Amino acid sequence: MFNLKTTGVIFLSMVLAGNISAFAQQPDADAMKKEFQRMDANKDGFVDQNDADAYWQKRFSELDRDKDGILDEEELKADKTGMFINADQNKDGAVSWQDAKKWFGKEYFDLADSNKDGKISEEEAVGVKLIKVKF
Ligand SMILES: [Ca+2]
Ligand SMILES: [Ca+2]
Ligand SMILES: [Ca+2]
Repeated sequence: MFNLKTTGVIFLSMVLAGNISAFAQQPDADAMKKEFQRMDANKDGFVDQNDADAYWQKRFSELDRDKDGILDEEELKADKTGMFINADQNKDGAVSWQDAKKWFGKEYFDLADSNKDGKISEEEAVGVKLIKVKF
């Protein structure tokens, strides 16, 4: 009984440690603010759909270092905002161009645009509750 319990605890610790090293990207307020400035291309203080579309395509290319069209776990770590991990629809640890397109095209706005005016303020961007970040 004692042994079983100990083994279970050790196993759980290993699982948690593994996931954390692969995926511990808490949405980071400073990183988010910095990226928000980049997203708001026309500097009107809001990210609208046009801003978001232009941004994610550019950012995806930057993050996709081996240029295979997929952001893998290693590449996703570079996105300190955690936004791209949220685009991982089937939770396989990889984000395709299609995943990102879907997420930034709709789900991001559903999540972040709390006053539903169709655009995202810096406050909304920083306060976004990212729901698919893995730990
Ligand atoms: Ca804007
Ligand atoms: Ca890649
Ligand atoms: Ca808004």
